[in-house]
Order: sequence, then C-alpha cells, then structure tokens
Amino acid sequence: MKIHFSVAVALAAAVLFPAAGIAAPSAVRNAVLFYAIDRNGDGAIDRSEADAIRVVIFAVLDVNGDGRVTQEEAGAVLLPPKAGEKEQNAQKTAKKRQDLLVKFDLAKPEGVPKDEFVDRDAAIFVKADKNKDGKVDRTEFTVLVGGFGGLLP
Ligand SMILES: [Ca+2]
Ligand SMILES: [Ca+2]
Repeated sequence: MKIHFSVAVALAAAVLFPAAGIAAPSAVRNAVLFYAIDRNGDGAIDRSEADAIRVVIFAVLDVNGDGRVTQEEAGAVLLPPKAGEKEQNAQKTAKKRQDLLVKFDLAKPEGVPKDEFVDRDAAIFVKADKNKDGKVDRTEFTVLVGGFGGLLP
C-alpha cells in the first residue's frame, strides 16, 4: 500500500530501458510488472497485492488528494493537454480524453471515491484467476494486465 510499488516499476523500467521512447516489449514489460506487483515474492499475485496496484493508481489520479477522483483530475493525468496545441488538435485530444474516461469508468460528474475504485479490482481479479486458486500466476497475469485497460505502463 506504499508508494514503493510505482517507484519499483519506474526504476525497473529506467534500468531496462534507459532510452526514453523505446517501448518495452510486452513480454519483458509484463515480467517486470509481475516482479514489482508480487510483493512477497511467492510467484503469484494475491488479492491484497492486486488491490495495492489500484491504490497506487488512485493516488496518482487523485491529484488534490481529497479521496475522490474527478473527471478533471483523471483526464489531466491520462491525457495531459499540450502547451501550444492548435485548436483543432486540442478538440481531438479532448475527445480522446473523454473516450478514455468512459473506458475506465471515470466519466462521472460526482467523481469516483477511493473505495469504489479499488473495489473494481475484484471483478478483474476473479476473471484473471482462471483456475480459481485465489492467486494470479504468471500465465494468468496477462489477463490482469489487460483488465487494467492501459492504466499500467
Ligand atoms: Ca505474491
Ligand atoms: Ca480528487
């Protein structure tokens, strides 16, 4: 539940891919993510470890730290406005931003509270845990990553 997780991912990514702009091959990316998320190192991701990811993501999205992610906060993080962007492009970007908010179910006028955001993990986790042993192993992990719908690097 600490911030180490994102630091671990960022460090691992920085070490492996020092040249910014080179996208990690998905197999390597997934291996690094798995390593970072499997906090107790038992080779599987349990619910508390999976929930921890969403807590970290929530903390990033909740810019003003009031325990609620608004559309404005999430939109600004997911697709930040570019300085000096032409009006036409800015409109396209705004449309894309709105699509992302809908995709991640964050397009809510009242915002999304932390409990609700973290709880969504339950459905994704159950879907990923194909053999129903309460853990997500390496072969099931790609489903978990897919379930985060691009919120992970
Ligand atoms: Ca584990
Ligand atoms: Ca907030």
